[in-house]
Amino acid sequence: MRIIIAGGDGFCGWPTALRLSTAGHQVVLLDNLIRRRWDEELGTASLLPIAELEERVAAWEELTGASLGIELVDLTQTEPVYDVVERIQPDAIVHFGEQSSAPYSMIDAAHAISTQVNNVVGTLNLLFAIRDLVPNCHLVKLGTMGEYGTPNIDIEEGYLEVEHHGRRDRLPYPKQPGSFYHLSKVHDSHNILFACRVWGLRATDLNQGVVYNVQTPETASDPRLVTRYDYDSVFGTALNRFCVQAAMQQPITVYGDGGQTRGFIDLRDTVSCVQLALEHPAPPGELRVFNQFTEQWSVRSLAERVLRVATARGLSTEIVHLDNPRVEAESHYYNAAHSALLDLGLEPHPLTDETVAAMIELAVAHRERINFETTAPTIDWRTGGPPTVPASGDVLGSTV
Ligand code: NAD
Ligand code: USQ
Repeated sequence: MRIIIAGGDGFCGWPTALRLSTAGHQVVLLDNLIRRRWDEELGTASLLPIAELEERVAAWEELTGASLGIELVDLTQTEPVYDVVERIQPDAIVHFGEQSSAPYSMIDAAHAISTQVNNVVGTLNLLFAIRDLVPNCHLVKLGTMGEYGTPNIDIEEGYLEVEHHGRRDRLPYPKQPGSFYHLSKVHDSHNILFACRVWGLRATDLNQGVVYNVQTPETASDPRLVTRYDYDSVFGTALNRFCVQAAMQQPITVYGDGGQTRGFIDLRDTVSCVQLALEHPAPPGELRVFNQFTEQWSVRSLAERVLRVATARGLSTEIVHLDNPRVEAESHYYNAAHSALLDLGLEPHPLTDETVAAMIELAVAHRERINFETTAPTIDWRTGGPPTVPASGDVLGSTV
């Protein structure tokens, strides 16, 4: 297949592109590199040094002989999106290209607005370009498990069978997202569902849980091919952050009680899930929804696991319970279906102590790069912050 990977320079997009290239697909990376500019804005950086996009691609071509296309395109700009879709004529587009941080979207009005404009407008441009230029193209869109929130009933894969006043229907599962970022994903889901219903497009919404681990066989094969390892309080996610904190012999920061339960997935499985979705496309007119995670964990249980593995390796750390900067349930029912990708053949990598130890070791090996000023949470769901002034208006917008 000819596949465009939107967000191909990012944490998940880059390893996915390498896997699809290995599988023999023709891959084009589309990105406007804005994630690298958000690092400049926040004073943050990936713990593993990531090569420039051109250098990454050249390294891959040198090592494998397979070529990867690069398109420096801002998804919020309609004409360039149409232009690239027209030229590439993709069989599928994998859409990772969004602002992915919940805390970033809660800083202030400007960041909430830029997150929703970036994400919702980018997805709309892809939907219209597909309708007008490649109507049979399969859109594989990264959504999030956080679209559902934490309802007191089982979470299904996108839809719920409802009986109401004696009548039955299969309706989109109710959404109770927990940040303006997560809300942007809900808005995307509604727009994609509408486009499939009205224009007969084919799409798969991958409602992904929190991704952990930073290595796939492809990214581990050469230092120039590594993907991001974020540990700061804005873009770093729970388990990866905990491993870096333990490696630095800093406290592991559980927000509140730590009873918050979420779906988690190993990066190696993220890549496999996307490949499975692509190779088994949705039928025309359908928005298929898969819950893309493999195991449920409470934040506290993950912190305890990291503490145990780190202590066994002679590292001195502890768990601290910080006042929760977010507004979220800390004790709640959580049981989410996730069988669709298993039915397609996913062979999951369950979380092991070896994976935790490998992430800790990787962090220890790069300890000189840690910036301790970026690790404590500074953005509160009620009041926003930190008082970051963008270096230029260009940071919040998303032009190349
Ligand atoms: P990331 O920030 O590392 O990657 C996103 C990429 O998209 C970046 O390279 C960025 O430059 C690019 N991008 C953003 N806006 C763009 C635009 N307007 N035009 C072109 N490129 C643009 O994020 P990630 O962790 O790789 O996440 C990828 C996707 O998966 C996101 O949609 C995210 O919401 C979703 N997701 C991530 C996780 C996780 O734990 N990392 C979990 C669930 C869902
Ligand atoms: N948490 C802590 N301590 C920390 C960091 C986080 O206790 O140091 C807690 C949070 O309060 C939250 C949980 O861990 O309850 C998950 O937080 P997170 O920062 O790991 O993940 P989240 O903000 O939900 O976002 C991440 C990705 C996002 C993706 C989402 C999947 O950044 O792109 O959509 O995971 S999900 O959570 O399923 O919605």
